[in-house]
Amino acid sequence: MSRLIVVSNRVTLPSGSGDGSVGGLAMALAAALREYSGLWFGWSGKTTPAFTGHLNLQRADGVTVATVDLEEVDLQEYYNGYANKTLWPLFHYRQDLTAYDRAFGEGYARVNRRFAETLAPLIEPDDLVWIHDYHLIPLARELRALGVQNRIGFFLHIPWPAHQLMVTLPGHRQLVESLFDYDLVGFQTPEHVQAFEEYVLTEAQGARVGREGLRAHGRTTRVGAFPIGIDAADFIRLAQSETAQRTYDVMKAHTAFRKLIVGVDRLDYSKGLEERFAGFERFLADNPDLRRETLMLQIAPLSRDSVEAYQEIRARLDSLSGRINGEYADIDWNPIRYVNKTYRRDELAGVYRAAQVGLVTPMRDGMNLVAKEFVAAQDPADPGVLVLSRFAGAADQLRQALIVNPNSPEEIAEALKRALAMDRSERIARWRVLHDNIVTEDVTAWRDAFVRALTGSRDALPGPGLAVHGEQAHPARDAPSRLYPDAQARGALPPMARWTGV
Ligand code: ADQ
Repeated sequence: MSRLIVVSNRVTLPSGSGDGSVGGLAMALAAALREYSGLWFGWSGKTTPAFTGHLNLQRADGVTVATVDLEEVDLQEYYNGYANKTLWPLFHYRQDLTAYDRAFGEGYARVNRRFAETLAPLIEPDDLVWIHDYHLIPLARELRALGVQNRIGFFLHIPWPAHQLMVTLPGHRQLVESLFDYDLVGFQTPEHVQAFEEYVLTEAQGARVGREGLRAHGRTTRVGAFPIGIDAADFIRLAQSETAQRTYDVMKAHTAFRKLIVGVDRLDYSKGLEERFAGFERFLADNPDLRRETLMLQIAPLSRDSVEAYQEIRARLDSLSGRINGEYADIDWNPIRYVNKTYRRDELAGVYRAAQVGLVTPMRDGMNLVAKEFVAAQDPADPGVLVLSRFAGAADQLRQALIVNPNSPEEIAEALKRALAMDRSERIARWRVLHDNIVTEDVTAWRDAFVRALTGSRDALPGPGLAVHGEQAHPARDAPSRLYPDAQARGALPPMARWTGV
């Protein structure tokens, strides 16, 4: 079996301690790496005065983790700059917050080159390489330039924006062209796939969707939707753990048996927290009789706090929650409890389980795992109701949630009212469908679908040598390959992977 190399900006060491402190994605990738005796490569999270390319190698829980330090200027230009001030806001439809700075673009290119130079010597001929997220879009191009011929796949965790937004990015052509150095490009939802295809078919001359994939810039890549899931079995187990039960009891006692509405998000403007508070405020204003029976808990740990947009939204949320509490609170009740702490996963599971409503209202989100965790944590005999933004990728799968437009405080308020009043039989009926979905389309299914598709990604191409009439063969990608997958690895694609070109 091929070895799997996973590359992401940050690497989370699997603790293996079973205390639920490692995220579902990290656990799943760690499990994938164990199965494939693989390697996880990324930034250490540390900076040094000058880039050395020195690799820190560690083995944890059967997984080899290789990290590299970056320079302070890399952190500013690549991570805080191009990744988090340019691509993140643009891909989340916040053109108003998108910064276009030449130095950011240069830093982004430099770090991707440095990653490639550090990683390339570690890659063996049969390895599969799986690169994650918007920080590393040009990494395959850099690896190809160094002669790496392996199958390389890319998965974008955030949305792919609409064509008209994408073209506002200086250098968008070059960025998109670099995606054609991958054998497989995966998105969270069919909508993102469609937006990507529309961009390519409009912007790249002679581009077409063919049997073998999306063809542009003289190359072909497979494109598909691979909706990410959670480790549902593990989260269900965590929700029944002692810690979850204790947290549940504390929540129940502290809410004085009021109905709890819960939101859990990184503090990020894409998560729609201000709009959520506004929706809850509308609910309070419209429903004086229900007011004192409810309580909203918003957990929002700080993230990317050195980026100004994040400092600003933090200040606005402090003031908004203060204002709403000031207006509606009583001596024994505050409508909003707003905390910026990080919790263990088993504690979070207890919080979700204690809530009547999970309020997940991002303005844009690639998927949103909180929605899925909320479903996993519920008591099957008395589940809470998920209220979910139509702009979360998860809305494509979790259709039994109450779907809302987060821009409308009225819709949020209405959905809250409906959720709080919903009778048990309807709650159970809705929850069962949601639950089946998160259990079936879990993180293992996601990982297997992607790895299988990557393994078979050169299968349908018309044989070795490969130059299609009138188009340029890619020397590395199209080389006659000893990497053709074995028959066993070429299993049928699961229904969750929707394809372009096959
Ligand atoms: P994120 O934007 O980080 O991920 P999300 O999918 O919701 O968003 O995942 C957040 C994770 O952080 C969840 O597992 C949640 O439990 C955890 N978390 C949040 N608040 C926490 C707290 N206070 N304490 C502890 N844990 C907390 C990006 C994309 C998403 C996509 C994922 C995975 O933006 O759209 O779903 O990647 O692909």
